[in-house]
Amino acid sequence: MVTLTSRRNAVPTTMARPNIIVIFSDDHAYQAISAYGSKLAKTPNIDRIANEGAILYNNVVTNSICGPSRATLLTGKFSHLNGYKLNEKVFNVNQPVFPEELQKNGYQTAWIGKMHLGSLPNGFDYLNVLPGQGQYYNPDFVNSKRDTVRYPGYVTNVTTKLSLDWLNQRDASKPFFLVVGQKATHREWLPDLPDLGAYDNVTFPIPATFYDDYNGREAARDQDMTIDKTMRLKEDLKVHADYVNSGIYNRFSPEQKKPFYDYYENKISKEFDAKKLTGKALVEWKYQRYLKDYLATANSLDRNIGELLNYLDKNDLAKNTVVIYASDQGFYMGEHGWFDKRFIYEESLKTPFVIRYPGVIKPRTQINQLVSNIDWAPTLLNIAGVPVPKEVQGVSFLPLLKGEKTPWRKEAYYHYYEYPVPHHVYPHFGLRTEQYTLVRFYGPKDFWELYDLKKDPQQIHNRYGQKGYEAVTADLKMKLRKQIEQYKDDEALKLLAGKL
Ligand code: SGN
Ligand code: CA
Repeated sequence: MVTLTSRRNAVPTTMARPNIIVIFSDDHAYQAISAYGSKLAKTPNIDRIANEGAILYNNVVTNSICGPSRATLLTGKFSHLNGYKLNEKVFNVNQPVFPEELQKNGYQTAWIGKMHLGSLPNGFDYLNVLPGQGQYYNPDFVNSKRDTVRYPGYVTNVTTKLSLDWLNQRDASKPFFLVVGQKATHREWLPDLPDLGAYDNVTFPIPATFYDDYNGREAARDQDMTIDKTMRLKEDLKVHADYVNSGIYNRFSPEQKKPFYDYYENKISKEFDAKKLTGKALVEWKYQRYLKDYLATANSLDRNIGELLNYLDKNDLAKNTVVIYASDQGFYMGEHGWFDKRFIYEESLKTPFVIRYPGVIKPRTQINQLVSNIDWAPTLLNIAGVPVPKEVQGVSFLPLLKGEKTPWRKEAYYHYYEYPVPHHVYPHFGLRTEQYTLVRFYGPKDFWELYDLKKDPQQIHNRYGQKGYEAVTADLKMKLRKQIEQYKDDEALKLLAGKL
């Protein structure tokens, strides 16, 4: 068990109040990052952060969707305590958020780009955020005065440009905390114009679980997030996209629309028509196109991270600035036949997280411990030398980053709520330990699942109720109950009454 109090006031020794930049993307899978061993894409700038600092291999989230992850980032609390359990709700701004603590301690703070909380939280001197999910082309931004301004260009470039503008005009006598919120790589995966066709010469390997039969896994069988049935040819893969009526394409300038149309309508859609695909050939074509669009969208994301790193180099800020790259959650790149996220299963539970902290984190540090996104806020406060408020549920992992021997959590708690739309994923809560995942699904149906990650890393064998797993199951249930109590998830406790 990790004791919270021991870390609360620890201040890093080598650097007082460094600047902090969090580049926070949307739905960017670790399977699509070369630093994580991906063969799918090259992400040299994310890799650079990892190589010059640390990479976290087991950074889990508490609730694998956008708004809830962002609410947890701001509060260091689980969804049931910060109140933001479902997407597209309004984040309650009458609750403490950690950037307020930074402000009190002399930091200037800003969030620019995608935020997706339905309200403008406290704690920021400057806000300029996308309304809701935002738009890829010529995006609107809402500023602190709630004025909406449309910026010409591609959202990833615009967000970076606005971030650099803010850095240029900041008060250089104070340390800063900046969140660069990138919309990429969210659905419907619109690449920037120079990246159209960037992966057309690549044929991606079909994931081993692509044709999963979901045997013994009812929630997995009953979801609505397959490439086969859920992914749309027109809206997602731009096959004969509606350039006339769609709000997406109506925003394009003629100069933007032409290359886009030439590529998707005159090339891709024509190729698609000529092939007359059905069955497996069709679903595999969709998979290939999905990855091509997704990774082309990520090209701009990585390039823009490079821009920011270059800016820090050129302006003598690199040494004194902590840079984090993370996504709000993981994502399926065809594993189990899926896109999207939500499940406690590995690809959506774990999110990429790399951090560079010159002089404090040794280059090429690898962290395998279970870190949770409730730990992000206390870690950032710890880096800034600011005490962590008592009500924060996470723990600073700065000691891990520094390579210090420290007691650390052996299990992480998870609770997902959003049902039935979109994607029809049953609500569930559960526990991820170093070797196992235990899940309780509820809502339409109540049942358990158990995965032995050592024997079955792809999680296709539900071991719950199987011979030989009785002792492990009993132990995990006991631990789950403890976590639920520790984190004060009363709803889960009620759901479990009499079931343990
Ligand atoms: C939209 C998407 C969904 C996605 C949610 C949440 N549909 O509703 O596929 O799961 O956002 O994403 S779309 O047709 O509008 O693209 S999240 O990143 O905000 O959690
Ligand atoms: Ca997201």
